[in-house]
Amino acid sequence: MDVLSERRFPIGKLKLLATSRSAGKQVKFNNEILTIEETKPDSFQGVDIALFAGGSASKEFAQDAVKAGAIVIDNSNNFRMDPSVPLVVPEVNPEDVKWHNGIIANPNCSTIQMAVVLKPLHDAAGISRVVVSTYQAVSGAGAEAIEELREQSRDILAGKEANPQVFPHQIAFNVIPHLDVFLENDYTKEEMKMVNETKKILGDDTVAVTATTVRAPVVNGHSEAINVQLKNELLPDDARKLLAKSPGILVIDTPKNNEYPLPVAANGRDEVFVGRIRRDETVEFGLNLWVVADNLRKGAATNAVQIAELLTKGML
Ligand code: 11C
Repeated sequence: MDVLSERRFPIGKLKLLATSRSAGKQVKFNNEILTIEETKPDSFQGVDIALFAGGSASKEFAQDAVKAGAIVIDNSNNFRMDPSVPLVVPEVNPEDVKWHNGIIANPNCSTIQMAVVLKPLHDAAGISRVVVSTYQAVSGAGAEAIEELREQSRDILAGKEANPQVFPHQIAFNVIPHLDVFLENDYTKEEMKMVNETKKILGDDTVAVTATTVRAPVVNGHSEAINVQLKNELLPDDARKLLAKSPGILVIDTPKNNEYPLPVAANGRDEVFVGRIRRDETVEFGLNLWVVADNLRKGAATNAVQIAELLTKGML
C-alpha cells in the first residue's frame, strides 16, 4: 500500500482483502480509511488488477479473480514456473507481461535483485555461469522473524538462552545456511528458486546458475556475492559504466573510501545497489560483484507495483 501511494499508482478504488482474522480492521490509505474484507470467491467482481501476497491466497483465489476479469499479480511461489505464466522483472523482461493468461508472477526476492544486475551483463558479454551466495535478511521470513531476531539479540546480550521458534537455529549472532525446505538434490527450495527463476526471467536456459542461500542476522535487505563467468571480455570499469546506466541500478563502488552497498543503506530504497565490481582472476572472463536490495521493496512490493504499472501503460 505504501508503494502504491508513493508511486501515485492510478487507483479508482482500492479494495483490501484478507482472511477472516483481519476482516473488519480499518487501514488508512492516502486520506481514506478503508475496511479490510474477508476474501470470498466473488470478491473480485469489477477488479482490474489483483495484487496477491501470502503463500496460499493465490492458490485458493487467483482463478476466481481471473474468471471475474482481473489480472492477477502474484507474489507467491505458486505459479512462477508454470509455463503459461510470465515471471516478470520490469527492468529485465517487461515484454513478457504481454503473453499473460490472467496471472503474472512476481519472482522471489533474492532472484529479482540478481536478475536486474545480470541482464545488462548478459546482453553485453553473454553469461555462461553464475555462482551466487546470499546473506538474506530475516524480514524475508516475515514479521515474526524480525521479532525473533530482536528478542533473541536482547536475550543473548542479557545472558539468557536463545529460544528459536521461526528459524531452525539461533539467528542472533549467527548465520544459517538454510532457507525454506531441503529438496531431493540437497539444495534448498530458495536455492532452486534462484536457479530456475533466473533462467526463466533472462529467457535463457543455457545460463548455468548455482546458489548457496544463507540467513543472516540483518533485519531488512538481502546481500549477494555474485560470481559471473562471461563468454566475452567485459572489464570491471566497463561493467561499472554499463551497470550505472542500466535501469533500476545504483553503483556504489569506491572501496578506497569504504563505499560499497550495505543492507542498512538499501533499507527503504527501491534500487538495486551494486559494488565491489572486480575481475575474477581465476578464469578468463570472470567478474565478482556485491549486490544489495531491499527485499520487501524491489524484492516484492515495488516489483509487483512496477508490473502493475506496465499493465496500466498498456491499458491507457
Ligand atoms: C526469504 N526469499 O528471504 C524468501 C522470502 O518465494 O517469495 C520470499 C519467498 C518467496 O525468506
